[in-house]
Amino acid sequence: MAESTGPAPAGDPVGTSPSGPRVGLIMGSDSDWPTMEAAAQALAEFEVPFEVGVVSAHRTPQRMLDYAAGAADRGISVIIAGAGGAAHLPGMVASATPLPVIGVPVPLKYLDGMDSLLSIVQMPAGVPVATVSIGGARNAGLLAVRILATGDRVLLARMQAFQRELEAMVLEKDVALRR
Ligand code: RP5
Repeated sequence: MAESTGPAPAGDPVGTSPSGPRVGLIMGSDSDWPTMEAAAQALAEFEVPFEVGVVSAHRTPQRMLDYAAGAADRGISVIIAGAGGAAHLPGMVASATPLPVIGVPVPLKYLDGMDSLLSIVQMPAGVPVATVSIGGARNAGLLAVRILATGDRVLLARMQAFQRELEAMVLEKDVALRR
């Protein structure tokens, strides 16, 4: 498990972590990275330390169970799990950890990601996964920041500043449109 760097090109680290990762960013295959990179980017923007790794529900089931069972003890507070197709990773991880799990449906070549979405979203009662939109990895990162911000005033202030920036951006575009 790479701490705070993804399968991104060497020399392009994101989210440097002096104090240990707070978010676990996992995906079923390295082929998911082009989608999942947006979550890493969001975490890096908020200076949230995170780790990145490939954990496959189908190809490495024991690794998945070990990861899920050990994450809380290692100081992880939120897990973001992305997968495509028969996307069982987020739900299975949620079944083996007490931590909040955010699921990202990764769109593949066929079915436009609907298969991934439906595989992740329809969880049985008792085992929640907070599912974002198809390909919505950036929102997964932002949701993880919000969850952490409930117990971190610095992060809360950063999120509030981010929201003000969003608002200002929309208002600027509105003014430009009316000119
Ligand atoms: C899923 O199978 C992965 O999350 C990925 O989206 C998909 C295809 O994996 P690869 O065949 O590209 O490794 O488990």
